[in-house]
Parts: sequence; structure tokens; C-alpha cells
Amino acid sequence: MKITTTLKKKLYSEMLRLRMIEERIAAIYHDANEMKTPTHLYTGQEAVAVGVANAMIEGDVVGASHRSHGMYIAKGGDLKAMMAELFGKETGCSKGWGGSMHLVDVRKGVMGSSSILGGTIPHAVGCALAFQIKDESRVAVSVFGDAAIEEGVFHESLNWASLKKLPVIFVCENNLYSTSTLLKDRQPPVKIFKRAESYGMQGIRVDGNDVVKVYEVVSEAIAGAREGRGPALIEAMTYRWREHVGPNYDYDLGYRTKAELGEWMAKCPVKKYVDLLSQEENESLIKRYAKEIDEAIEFARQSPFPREELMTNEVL
Ligand SMILES: Cc1ncc(C[n+]2csc(CCOP(=O)(O)OP(=O)(O)O)c2C)c(N)n1
Ligand SMILES: [Mg+2]
Repeated sequence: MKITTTLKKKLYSEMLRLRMIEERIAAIYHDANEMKTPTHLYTGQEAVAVGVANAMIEGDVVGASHRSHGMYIAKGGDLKAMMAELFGKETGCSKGWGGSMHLVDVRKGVMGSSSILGGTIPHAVGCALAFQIKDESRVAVSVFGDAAIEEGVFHESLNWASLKKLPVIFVCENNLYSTSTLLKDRQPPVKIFKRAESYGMQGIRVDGNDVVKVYEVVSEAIAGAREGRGPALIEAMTYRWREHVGPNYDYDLGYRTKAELGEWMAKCPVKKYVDLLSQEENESLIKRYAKEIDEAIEFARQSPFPREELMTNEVL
């Protein structure tokens, strides 16, 4: 598969935008206690969402995890509606009732994100089953963390998806931790992508900090699923920079070291491709995105809180 420089630049720009959104949220999170939602920031993992989203085409759908901003933004979710959701406002993508973990933009194929680990895995399988029954050339993707595979629903879903050769791709963002517990203290030493074998489906591990590699691997898996060759499990190796939930760094808590964070920061997915653009082009993008983010925050701040009557009679 040949990836053009134009596409590489697009992937890089989207990662830069996502990084700036997440870092701005971190910067304003404590301002006037306006943002009350718990927020699981995506900083450090940008290559996964951007690579996955760009491998999808219109009509394809995705379900995301509690660390939801990445997929929502990368798949084209509306930034103003996300920001308003984080501020708990009625103009939010879930009308202010959901918060950071419950982002949705159905028109863009973001079917939802879930605070329940593994929550969107069966949703994606259900969408894929519908596509198969209706003979539609569409693919569903579920993106989830490494702890979600400890949920029974992961195994049930992969079993059924493989049996029925459903057009669904499972993407596990392996950032090594579930909150503050390392993978090796939670799971036997079997690589996550190897688990696909027991369901008779293809399992692939990819460098989740390299957007081009993610794009290539996911594109191939999606093409296979679209042609009726069934599902695949992709394990993207990556790392979250900030604390599990909230805007801070947390290497002082004792479960991971500053040196480990430093090693992963050196493998920054955004910086990796920064030289695709000239310094002037980068500066101009940063200016453009900063303005867009300013406007989204202003929109969120100015928006009203949800009306109480919507709580009982409104279906999102
Ligand atoms: C079914 C379920 N069990 C436990 C939790 C509590 N919980 C929220 S996030 C989290 C860690 C998730 O780790 P992982 O899936 O690796 O995603 P990451 O946060 O690393 O992106 C846990 C245990 C939950 N939300 N849902
Ligand atoms: Mg994890």
C-alpha cells in the first residue's frame, strides 16, 4: 500500500490538532471549576485514533472507550459539541448529560463511547451484524483499552464475530496500564494480539505511536472485513502521558516512573512527523487550531446548562 506525502501530512496535522485539544483541556481543567466531568486525556496516544479513523470511510462506524476524545475528534466529531459536553452544557454532543466518557456524533459514524470497559465491543459487533444482514458494504470498529480484554464481553464478542465472519475490527490500545496496575499484574503472559488465534481470526501487533503504521495495518484489516473475510484484532502499543483521569502528570504516585514516561515522550507520535511541514506551515497550523479551540471553549462557556425537564423526557 502506497501512502502519499499528502496523506502523511493530513495524518500529522490531525494528530497535532488532537494534541492541542487535549493539552488545552488539561490547561483549563481546573479553571473556576467549570469542567466537572472526569476526563481521561488522550495525550500520547494520538497516532492510534488518527490512524484508525483515516482507514475508515464514510458509512463505517466506531465505538470508543472511556478515553474517548481521540476517536471522536479523529472521526470528525464536532469540537464545539465535545467542548460543550465537557462543560456539561445543553449544546454538548450528549446534551450535557454524558460528559467526557459519553461522546457521540452519529452523522460522523461515532456511535458512542462508554464508561463501561468493553462497553462498545458488542455494539460494534451488533452494527457489523446489521451491515451483514442488510448486505451493506460497511465496517464497524471498536476501540478499547488493554483492560477491556479482561471483560467477558470481549471474548463473547470475538467468538461470535469470528463465527459469523462479521465486518468488524477490534482495536486494543495497549498503553500498558489499567489505572495504576501494570499489564503483567493483571493478565497471564500472553500477548493480546495472540488471543485472536483462539477465535480463529487474524491478530496483529502494531507500533501505536506511528500513525502511518497504524493506518496501514487498520486499512488492510478493514479492506479484508469489507470483502467478507471477517474480523481482526489489532493491538496498538502506546502510552498515556498524563494521569489515568484528570489533567496532571502522575509519576509521583509510585506505579510508574518519570524515566518510563520520558522514554515514551521521546517516542512522541506527533513529533515523529513534525518535519513533514516547514516551520512556517507548522506555526500557521498551530495558530489556526488554537483559534478554533478558543472558539469551542467560548461556545461551551456561553452555552446554557441542560433544562431540567429534558432529564426525564428526552432521548438522545
Ligand atoms: C466494567 C468496568 N470495570 C471497571 C471499571 C473501572 N475502570 C475505569 S477505567 C479503568 C482502567 C481501564 O484501563 P484500560 O482499559 O487499559 O484503558 P486506559 O484507561 O488505559 O486507556 C477501570 C478499571 C469500569 N469503568 N468498567
Ligand atoms: Mg490501558
